[in-house]
Amino acid sequence: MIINEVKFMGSFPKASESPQMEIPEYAFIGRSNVGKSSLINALLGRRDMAHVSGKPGKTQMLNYYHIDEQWMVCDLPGYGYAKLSKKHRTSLERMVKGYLVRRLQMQCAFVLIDSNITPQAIDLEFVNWLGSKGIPFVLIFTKADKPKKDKLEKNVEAFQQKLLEDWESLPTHFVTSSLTGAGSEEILSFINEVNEGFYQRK
Ligand SMILES: Nc1nc2c(ncn2[C@@H]2O[C@H](COP(=O)(O)OP(=O)(O)OP(=O)(O)O)[C@@H](O)[C@H]2O)c(=O)[nH]1
Ligand SMILES: [Mg+2]
Repeated sequence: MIINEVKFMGSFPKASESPQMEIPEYAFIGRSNVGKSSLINALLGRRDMAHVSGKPGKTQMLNYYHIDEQWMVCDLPGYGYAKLSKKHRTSLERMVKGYLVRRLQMQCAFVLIDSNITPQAIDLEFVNWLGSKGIPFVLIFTKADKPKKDKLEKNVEAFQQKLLEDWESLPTHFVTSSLTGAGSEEILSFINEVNEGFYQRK
């Protein structure tokens, strides 16, 4: 898929106050610092459209990007950033979960998982919550330029094994690096297919 125009639509505190357009939308979610904003920039081919930071907790609102007047991306705040106060963390969690439950045009949540580490309870809990709510999602293992190949494969497999403790089938997954661009093309063609389905049904 070729991307010509990306428009930043703004930052909003709630799904109910966000721009309402009947176009397919994709959400990027995952632990703070997992690489959501970086991956959005890599996919959209824009170096600094979404704000990237070495410090976790950079994205604190729902940020919307409108692509070629056809589809939307929402960059969500990360979950599980330990340095925020409990109150602040709870309010971000409410924002994220409220968005995921209410945003009907959201076609698929991309749940980002750090490919460098073994399965984390907080990620498994989040994925299980999505499943329990029937929210469509796929997994994206990020920062694949960092681990050695066998470690990467081991971490991906371990995460899937954990999911199989609760679920009968595994969600689609992608392996990406925002540094090398690995996985971007696959994700864009996935989005393209879902977009085509959406517009055919209309
Ligand atoms: N090596 C490597 N580093 C990455 C990659 N993606 C992101 N990073 C780094 O990870 C850090 C966090 O990236 P962000 O894109 O800001 O992460 P985020 O998930 O949006 O973080 P929050 O908005 O705080 O939740 C930055 O220092 C990035 O440069 C990647 O694919 N490879
Ligand atoms: Mg971010």
